[in-house]
This record gives sequence, structure tokens and C-alpha cells, in this order.
Amino acid sequence: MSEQLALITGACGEIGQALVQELAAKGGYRIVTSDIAPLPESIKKLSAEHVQGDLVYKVKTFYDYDFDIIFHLAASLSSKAEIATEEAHRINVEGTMQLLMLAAYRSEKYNKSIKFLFPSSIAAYGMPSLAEKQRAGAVKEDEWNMPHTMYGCNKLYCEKLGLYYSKYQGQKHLDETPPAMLDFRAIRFPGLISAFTLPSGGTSDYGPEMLHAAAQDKAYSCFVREDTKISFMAMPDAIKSLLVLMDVPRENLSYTVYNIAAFAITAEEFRQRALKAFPDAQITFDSNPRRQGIVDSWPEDVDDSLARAEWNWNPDYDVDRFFDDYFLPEIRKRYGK
Ligand code: AKB
Repeated sequence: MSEQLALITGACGEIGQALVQELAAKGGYRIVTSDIAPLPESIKKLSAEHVQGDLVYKVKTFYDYDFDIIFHLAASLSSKAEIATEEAHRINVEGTMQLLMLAAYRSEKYNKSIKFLFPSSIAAYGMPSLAEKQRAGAVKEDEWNMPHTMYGCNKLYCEKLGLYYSKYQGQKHLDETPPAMLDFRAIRFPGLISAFTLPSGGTSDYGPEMLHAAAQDKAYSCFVREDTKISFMAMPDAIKSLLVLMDVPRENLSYTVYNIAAFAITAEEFRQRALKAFPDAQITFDSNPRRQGIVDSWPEDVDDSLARAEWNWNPDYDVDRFFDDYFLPEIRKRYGK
């Protein structure tokens, strides 16, 4: 079979770097990358072409590319987006809209349904109070869709745009068979933790920051309270979910947006795990009201039964396996511990 052409935007980000590596290892794809930054050396050779610059203006470059699949990862994350709201809206919404329009146009013109994989987030949820957050536990996709952040609003709206361009654009009669339309698939990711890269601009960043600091004997002041609880996942599971969802036949999917979950733990549980592995770790808590407010509005956990039922989603790393089989061995190698 000939190679498929894949576009990965935001390729220099945490998910981007890991995805470029895994997609290249899977084989069968010619990978075009795009990012505002130059590609890191570690993935340079894996990209057939890197388009560097602001995606909103670069999308027009891609109108002549015969993409089979687009992973649109470029985004301004929750903490950063809350500081520069207009810029976040431009990157998160305008960038996505431009790319969706391109994929919709090419899908219809060439009668070929381009797959569009979109990382959404637990930020699409908004819990009204801590009491309700506790009561709600693991939330389903269509519950509490009232985000408190610019980033969450952007993600939720882009999920809707994806549905619009994949199903309704052109407003055909409901019983009419539509022309080929883009094939939009979104995953609402929890906080992601990589042993190889560090996040920036997000609010779930306290998890990975604390662990990387502990492994390097650096003191860490955690910007949320000890009891703060949200859902987290190992980066390899996040990449696995994108690659699995990419390959599921469309007819098996009855939704366009899916939760996935692995483990939900508190900031204090992170500290305990860090101390067990690195007993000299110095971790204190100093809650930042703005960032605390953001994480408090996210659910404690998400219900991923839809993904499990429709595309056999199953994470490889629960909390024990995350620490024992992935994070600690890799981080020890990385920092020579
Ligand atoms: C963030 O913290 O903004 C992201 C996310 C949970 O989507 N990591």
C-alpha cells in the first residue's frame, strides 16, 4: 500500500513530538509537520517537510497537499490562554476553523474523506462548585459542558465546529446522502505526563512539574492545594489513543467526541509518590488563586465507557504502572538517578 500523507500541527509540543515519533515508527506515513518553532533535532529526520510559522496564516500553504489525515495539535493551553485571551482565541479557534475549512473543502472536492484528529480536553467541562465536583465524580461527555476558561470554551466550540464541518455544512436534506465530508474525531484528554518533555502554559502542569523537579533534586512549590484532584494519563497512552481512534472504521463510531481516562489522583498523592521514589524531594504547596480556580472547575475524573465500548479503549498505564513501568525508570535514565 502506498504511503498516506499526514499533517501534524503543533509538532514541537509535548503530544506533537511523541506523536511524530510513534507515527514514524508505525510506518506507512509521510509526515508533514507544522509549528511556530523549528523542529527539535530529535524528530527532524522523521518529518518529510516542516512548515514553520503561524498556522492561521500558513493554512493556505496546505491547500495543494493531498492529506489523508490531519492531527491538529497546535493550541494555547489553559493557563496561558487565560492571560492572553484574544490571542488564545485566535490560535485555538481561528487556527482550527481554517484547517477544518481546508479539510472540508478537499474532502468534498476530491471525494475523499480526510480524517481530522483533534485533541480536546477535560477543560471543556466546568463544575460550578467543589461540592458539585465531588458529587459528580466521573463525568460523561454530555454533562457539565460549561467551561470556565477561554481554553475550555475554545475546545468545546471547536468540537462543535468539527461536527458541523463533518456532518452539516451545506445543509443537505436530512435523508439525502451527503457528499464526502471530513471525518472529525476528538478526544478529551486529561492532564498528560511525559518522562521526556515538560509541558508549558497548561494548568495540569503541576503534576509533571512536581515529578520532574523531584527527580532532579529541585525544590518545587505546587500551585494548587493538596486535595486538588483531576484525571491524568501517561503520554504513551495519549499517543496510543490517537493512533487507535485514527484506525477505527467510521461506522463503528456513533459520536465525534470521546473521553478517555487512566487514573485520577490528588496533588498530595503525587507528592507521596514522588517522596517514595525520591525521599529528599522538597515539595510544598502554595495555591495560586487563578490556577486553582481553573483546576477546581475541571471534574475529578471522566467516564470513558463510550470509548471503551466503541473503539476498545483501554489504557496501558494505571497509576501503579505509570510510576513503576514508565515514569520512574525513564526519568531515572534521563536525570541519571
Ligand atoms: C492544560 O492544563 O491546559 C492541558 C489540558 C488539561 O488540556 N494540559
